[in-house]
Order: sequence, then C-alpha cells, then structure tokens
Amino acid sequence: MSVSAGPDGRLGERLRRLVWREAERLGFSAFGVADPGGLAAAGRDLADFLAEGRHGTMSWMAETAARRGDPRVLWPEVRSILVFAFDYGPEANPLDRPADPSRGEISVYARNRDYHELIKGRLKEIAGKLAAEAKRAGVGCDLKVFVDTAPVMEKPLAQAAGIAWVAKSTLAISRRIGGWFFLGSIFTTLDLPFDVPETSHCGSCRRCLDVCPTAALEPHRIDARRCLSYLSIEHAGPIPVEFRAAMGDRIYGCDDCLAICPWNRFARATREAKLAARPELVRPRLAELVGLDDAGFRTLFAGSPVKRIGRDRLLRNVLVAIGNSGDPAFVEAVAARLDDPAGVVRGAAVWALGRMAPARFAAEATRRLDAEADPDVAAEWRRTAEA
Ligand code: B12
Ligand code: SF4
Ligand code: SF4
Repeated sequence: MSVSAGPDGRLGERLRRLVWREAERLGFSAFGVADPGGLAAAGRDLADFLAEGRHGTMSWMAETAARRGDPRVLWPEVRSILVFAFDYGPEANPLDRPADPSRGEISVYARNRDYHELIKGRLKEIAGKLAAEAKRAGVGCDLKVFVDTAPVMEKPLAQAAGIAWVAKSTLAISRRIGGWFFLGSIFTTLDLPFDVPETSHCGSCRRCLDVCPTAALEPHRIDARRCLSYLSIEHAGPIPVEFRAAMGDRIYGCDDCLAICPWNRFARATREAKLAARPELVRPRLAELVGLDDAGFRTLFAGSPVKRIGRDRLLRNVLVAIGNSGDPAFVEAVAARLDDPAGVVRGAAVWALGRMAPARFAAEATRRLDAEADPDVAAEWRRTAEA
C-alpha cells in the first residue's frame, strides 16, 4: 500500500531537501523526481527498438520489455522515482588522443572501478536516510535501488525527473553537467513532489550523428548492432567484418558520440578517486594485452568493468586493433595466437595477420583451414587465402 507524504506537500519538500543534501555529500551532481506514469512514449520507443531487432543479441532487453517499458509494471506500488546523476568525466577529451598504433583505447567509464556497486552503495545510504526521516514523521515507506542492470529505462526517467534530456545521440545530456555521468534511481512508495520534465536542447546540432564511425545513429534512435560499444562489449562472436576497420584502436566501448557533444563544456572531471583513470588502463600497450592469459587478464582488470567481458572477448578486440594498426612489429605476437584455445581469438588473429603480413601466411592457410574445427575460424582462413 502506498503512503502519502502529506496532502500539502510540506513533508515531501522536506524529504526532497534531505535527499539532495545527502546526494551532494555523497558526490552526486544532479537529482530529480519523476512521475512513474510519465514514460509512455519511451515504452513505445522501446517496443519499436525491439521489434526492429536493434537490440541485437541483448535478449535480456526483450525478455524484460513489459517491466522495462513501464516502472508501474516493474513495481505496481511505486509512487515516485528519484533519479541521480554521478559524474565520471575524463581529464582530457578522448577524441583528442594522439594517433599511436601501439596502443588501444578503453572507454572512459571503464578505466577504473566498476561503477555499479559504488553507486548502488551510495544510493542505498540515501534510501536509508530517506526511510528513517519519513518514519520519524510517522510515514512508512518501501524503497528499491536500481543502477543500470535492472529493467529500468534510466535515460527517459532522467528526462522525466528534469535532470537531462534523451538527446540525438540517445544519451542523456544536461545543460548543467554535460553528458559524462552515470544514472541510478530509487523507486519509492512515498509521494514526493515531481520535477518538470526536461526538454531537448540539441537544436539543429548533429555532431554526434556525424562522428559515429559506423553510422549507428539517427536522431534519437540507435541501432545497437552497428554500435562499437555493443560490438566490443556485448557481442560474443567474431566482430562482423564490415565493422572491423571502423573499430580503429577501440578495444572496449566507444565514447565518440558522447565526447563530441558541445554540452560537455559544462562537464567536470570526476572527483571520485574510484572512477578516476588508473594509468595502466589509459591507452594500454597492445603488445602487453595480446599476450594475456586468463590469470593475467583477471589481475590487470580486477574490479574494472572490462573484467565482465572476459579474456577471450578482450583479446578479440585487441587483435582487431592490432590488425588496424598495420604495424609489422606485432606479427610474431599475433602468430602466437593462431593456436589459442579460444576460436574467437584465433579467428581475430587470422584477420589481423591478413592485414599485416598476408604473403607470409597465404601458404599456411590451406593447411590451417583443413585442421580448423571452428567454422568461424575456418571462414577467416578462407577469406585470407582468397584475398
Ligand atoms: C542497452 C544499453 C546500451 C546499448 C544500447 C544503447 C542505447 N542507446 O539504448 C549499448 C550496448 C549500445 C550501450 C552503449 C553505451 N552505453 Co549504455 N546502456 C544500456 C542500458 C542498459 C539500457 C538502455 C535502453 O533501455 N535502451 C533502449 C532504448 C530504446 O531506450 P533509451 O535509450 O533509454 O530511450 C529511448 C527513448 O527514450 C527514445 N526517445 C527519446 N526521445 C525521443 C524523441 C524521438 C523523436 C524519438 C524518435 C525517440 C526518442 O529514444 C531513446 C533511444 O532509442 C542503459 C541502462 C538503463 N537501465 O537504462 C545503459 C546506459 C544508457 N549506457 C550508458 C553508457 C555510458 C553507454 C556508453 C557511453 C558506454 C561506452 N562508452 O561504450 C555507450 C553509448 C552508446 C549510445 N550512443 O547510446 C549510460 C548512459 C548515461 C547517460 N548520460 O546517458 C546508461 C544510462 C548506464 C548508466 N546507468 O549510467 N548501452
Ligand atoms: S558509441 Fe560509438 S559506435 Fe556507438 S553510437 Fe556512439 S559513436 Fe557510434
Ligand atoms: S552532439 Fe549535438 S545533437 Fe548530439 S547530443 Fe550533443 S547537442 Fe545533441
């Protein structure tokens, strides 16, 4: 049963002030309250996104579509949704990185600790304070904390809470803090005063659409199957051939459509030490990554979001970046991966060698092709032999 926070809204306002005070103390940079009934249009956009297959292999999005598209289906008792932003901005714009074929690019959000637990812990602290204050005023309430992985549409919620708008890049952008922030939310049975939803401030700008290396964006619409963030993180098999060159030096995620946004002139570098880049994860050397075994991978990426994709998928990405570097210095290191136990690594090694030293391996292709049990890797050898 939901409990009113007072018909005159005074208690609601007091609770809001308490939440904002706590949020600021814990490092959040924006906060607003959304009406759980305000997401009808986003639910329809989600249905279109799924019907057109733009989610690719992220089947968990389709499986949770009803709950994701409407917070009241996820939790029928919810009366207010508190939405929070936490800055993770970089010291320097990643688009300004110098060209260096010996190094790979890890996107800004993954250069230190995984943000999920960090933000969830702080939101739980705020939720605890909120529940205690409501109780002191004689009002009981339930609360649930969500960050990223729950079936919640966080960006439309941020728009409904007035802290950002879902921009042409499909990311949530704020006039006050730019776009380098994570989102998280607290659902509650308390009636809190809602904020006025934000409106779009993209105007005629289209920089994010034009910078995208794979044409994955149309205004407010993304095709995740073309997005390098999806391909390098979520997608398990070989990177489709048509997107390999476009990956360039990116080995985990992509920041281009976010980094180009002019509203980031108002973004601040993160003040949270656990999110500030670890030096070894800023432009790491590809030569060091390509030789990683499972234990080495786990040690290097302990606590980082990169750990989630596992050693094999990271090495696949590293080998594509090496292929794109065209640097013959990598040939021996890549050749050592031709016998890797993981098919996705072997296949990417074949492709990289085909880009760096095609003549050297043309002779080997037929023998390797006959011995290869994995059809995806065999297809790579066939392509190399025919090239
Ligand atoms: C699935 C997912 C992805 C997918 C799909 C991305 C996407 N844009 O949906 C992939 C793997 C590609 C991805 C990539 C990235 N992601 Co992501 N992702 C999510 C996740 C889990 C769900 C998003 C979702 O529901 N998408 C489905 C679409 C249909 O819904 P939507 O984008 O929320 O909103 C749509 C509607 O509102 C509609 N819409 C709104 N207004 C209008 C107006 C018109 C006219 C129209 C037609 C439509 C329309 O269009 C929107 C986009 O289709 C969220 C966390 C969460 N639980 O929400 C994080 C989240 C969106 N990701 C985040 C981040 C940081 C990233 C990356 C920057 C990571 C990286 N560096 O590699 C990239 C950015 C790529 C990009 N341009 O979006 C942050 C974004 C924070 C922010 N400031 O916006 C989130 C919120 C995680 C978090 N908790 O902070 N992500
Ligand atoms: S993250 Fe990169 S590939 Fe994905 S939409 Fe943005 S610019 Fe395009
Ligand atoms: S780059 Fe321009 S169009 Fe894209 S999100 Fe930012 S303001 Fe909007």
